[in-house]
This record gives sequence, structure tokens and C-alpha cells, in this order.
Amino acid sequence: MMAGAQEQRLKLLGPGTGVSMYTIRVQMALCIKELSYDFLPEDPWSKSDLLLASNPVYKKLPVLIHTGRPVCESLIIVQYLDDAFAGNSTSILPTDPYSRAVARFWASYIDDKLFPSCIGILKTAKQHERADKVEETLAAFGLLEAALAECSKEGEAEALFFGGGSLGLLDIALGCYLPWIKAIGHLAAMPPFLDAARTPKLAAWAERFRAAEPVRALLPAEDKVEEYISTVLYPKWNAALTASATN
Ligand SMILES: N[C@@H](CCC(=O)N[C@@H](CS)C(=O)NCC(=O)O)C(=O)O
Repeated sequence: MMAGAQEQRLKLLGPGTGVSMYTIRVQMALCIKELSYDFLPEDPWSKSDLLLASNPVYKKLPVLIHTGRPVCESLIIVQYLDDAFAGNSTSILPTDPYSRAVARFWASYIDDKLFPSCIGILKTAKQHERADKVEETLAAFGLLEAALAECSKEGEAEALFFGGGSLGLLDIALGCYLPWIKAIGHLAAMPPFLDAARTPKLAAWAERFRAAEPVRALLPAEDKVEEYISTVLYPKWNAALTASATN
């Protein structure tokens, strides 16, 4: 049976704060694929019945609903959009299977290693733990610098983006974190992570990414992210620390 027009329309459930990197990542993919959608704001800390029914496993945002069916996890949603709307605009994943595997590998690395190390800097007050997290973060950026250099090797000219001449999976996987990376550095009173001397390719990439259409307008201001970390995340982390100390 054909889904009705209402059901066909894409719905995106996400926090209404405008700072959720995972939701922004999906919105970037929707823009690149030139897809219109209804945004349904949700509170990630007070989960609605729709969120619980749509993502019963992780109970997290964002969730994409397409033809009445939910798709969860931002990287999977981005890849789903690329597959389901293959005819729309340029493709987000490379066409070559090996390049697709490499892009997926680094995208997972960014979520599983790079960002947890980076935000981990703020989660601890212990100097040696903080120093370890800084070192891990800088090492992770070093690896990504080399991955970006590899992208250039495959093309004839210097690659503008991880995706080559246009934005691809890795660009939006890392790009959605840019305001967070800056905000974390600022709150930790550190010099910029993406420094032109240490990671010149990444630093230049970040400038290009911030200016790139159609994703430019989706990136929140760093002070908005800083305020979110200070007013929402710090109290949550402190409450979790207190709870674990008293248990
Ligand atoms: N790996 C998930 C992470 C999603 C995530 O952490 N979402 C946050 C909002 S930005 C959330 O729902 N937090 C509520 C919670 O952790 O219960 C993805 O990529 O979609």
C-alpha cells in the first residue's frame, strides 16, 4: 500500500536548542540532499511517548521518521538519506566501496574516540586526567590530519573537503562538532585545537567548512554552545559525580 502524502513527508525529531551536533549533522545531510522536512522539537531529558516509541533502544535524539518508520543514530540516518534519496543532488558517501569503508571508519572514530576525549577534558577536575584527555584529543586530530592528506592524494589537486570537491560523510561527521570543539577549548582556557601550525590541512578545512553552503547556517555560535555546556551539561555531570561518590 502506498504511504499517504502526510506519511511520506520526512519528520526529524531533535532537541529544539539548536546546539545538538547529532541533529545538526542530520540537518546538514537533509540540506545537501535538498530535502524538506518537518522539525519536531523534543526535550532529550524528558522523553516523549513519540521518542520512546521511535527509539526504544537508546531513547536518544535525533530520530528521522520516513514513511512512518523511524531511523535512529545520526550517522546511520545520514547514510539512510543518501541511500533512500540516491537520485537527489550529489551523493554524500563516496561511490567507490573502499572509499566508503574508509569514510565510515573515520566517522565512527570521530564519534567514538575524538569527541569523547575532547569533551572529557571538561568532565574532570583532576589535572593529570585532563592532561591525558588533551593529549588524546591532539593525537586524534593528528590522525585526522593524515586522513585528510590521504583524501588529497587520491585526487589530482588538494582536496577541499574530505569528500573531495564537495561535502561528504566525513565532512559533516566532523563539521557538526566544530562549534563544540571551539567552545571546549575556550572553557578549558586552551589554545585552539585546530591550529594552523600543528594541523594545517584541518585548520584550513575547518575554515572552508564553516563558510560552505548549504551547511553554514546550521552551525550554532560558539557562545551558545558554551552557555549550553555551562548551564545544562556541567550541572548534569556534577550530579552524576555526586551520585557515584555517594553510592
Ligand atoms: N550516537 C547518537 C548520540 C545521540 C545523542 O547523544 N543525543 C542526545 C541529544 S544531542 C540525547 O538524546 N541525549 C539524551 C540522553 O542521553 O538520554 C547519535 O549519533 O545519534
